[in-house]
Amino acid sequence: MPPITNLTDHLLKAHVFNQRSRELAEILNQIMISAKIVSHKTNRAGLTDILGAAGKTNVQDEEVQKLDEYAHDIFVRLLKQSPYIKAVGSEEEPDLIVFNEDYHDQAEYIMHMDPLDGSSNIDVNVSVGTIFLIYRKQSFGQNLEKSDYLQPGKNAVCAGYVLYGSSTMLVYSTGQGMHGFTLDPNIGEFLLSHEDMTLPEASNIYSVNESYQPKWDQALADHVSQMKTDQDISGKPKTARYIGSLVADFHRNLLKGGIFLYPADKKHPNGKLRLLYEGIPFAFLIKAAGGYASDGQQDVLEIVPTELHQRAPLFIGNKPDVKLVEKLLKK
Ligand code: AHM
Ligand code: MG
Repeated sequence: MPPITNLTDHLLKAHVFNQRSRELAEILNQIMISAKIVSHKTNRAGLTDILGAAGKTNVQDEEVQKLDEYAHDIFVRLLKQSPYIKAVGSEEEPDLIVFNEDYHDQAEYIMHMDPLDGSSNIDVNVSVGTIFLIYRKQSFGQNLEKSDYLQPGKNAVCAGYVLYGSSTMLVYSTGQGMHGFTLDPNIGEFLLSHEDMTLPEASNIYSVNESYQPKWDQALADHVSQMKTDQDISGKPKTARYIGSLVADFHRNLLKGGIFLYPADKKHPNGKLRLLYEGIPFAFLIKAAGGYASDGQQDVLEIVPTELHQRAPLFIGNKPDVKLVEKLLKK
């Protein structure tokens, strides 16, 4: 029988000898609690019509929040309780949220998150997710510099996601190794279900919203057409899979192998996805799993963000596939 390991056990065993990683384990613990609360809430999403939709009041006459705002509030609240977190950047909030309570004086970590990515999918009962990225402060002293929260992905100390799907999973990496935990709703624990996750070598899937193809660069359009033939890098046609919910699309491709593309197009020169809340966390994770992420010009982990909500094209998955697209688009 395999051992039963919960996330807390795993964190303690992996990080017990080092004070820094112990801090990180404490932060991950706050993320885990938030994820359980958000998971419970998203599972009840179909009941909002009955109990009251956003902007309305429910049967108890309480204001009902939209789920993405709710997830944001829960994560910020739990992270604020950690003495190690100095600031949080969220897709739901225009500015950085800085914690100034006395007990945050020594805090050194900044977390960026998309509290509920793909939230437009909630109405149709499709999987959604939380994405997170953690940096350690580089500057000295208590003040936070722009260069502390706008660091390139290669400086990150941890990234992960929570997938609220047919089961709820939390996947994280601190750079070496990547581990997945599945929430057992009966006992309320995240149990280690996917240890040392790595991307399979076979790359059989391509994931892209092809309705934008008329607006793409011609070279990219031709390349995606080629993926459907024996001329594909794998020697056989790929199959298409696109949910339109990044956490779910990433998770599937991670387990099955393939490439996810969210390119720039004539109308959107930087694509749609946000660098700090979506691109960099997944670039960090795919590297830990043996893959690669590019914005079409360079390794996503090398990009130095200049704004919190900056967007960038994203090509991510098996390294040979992504390198090929990069070579094609590189100016
Ligand atoms: P959101 O952060 O507003 O939820 O948007 C991000 C989502 C991703 O989950 C997904 O990959 C993408 O939007 C899909 O976009 P599109 O509908 O243009 O294909
Ligand atoms: Mg998002």
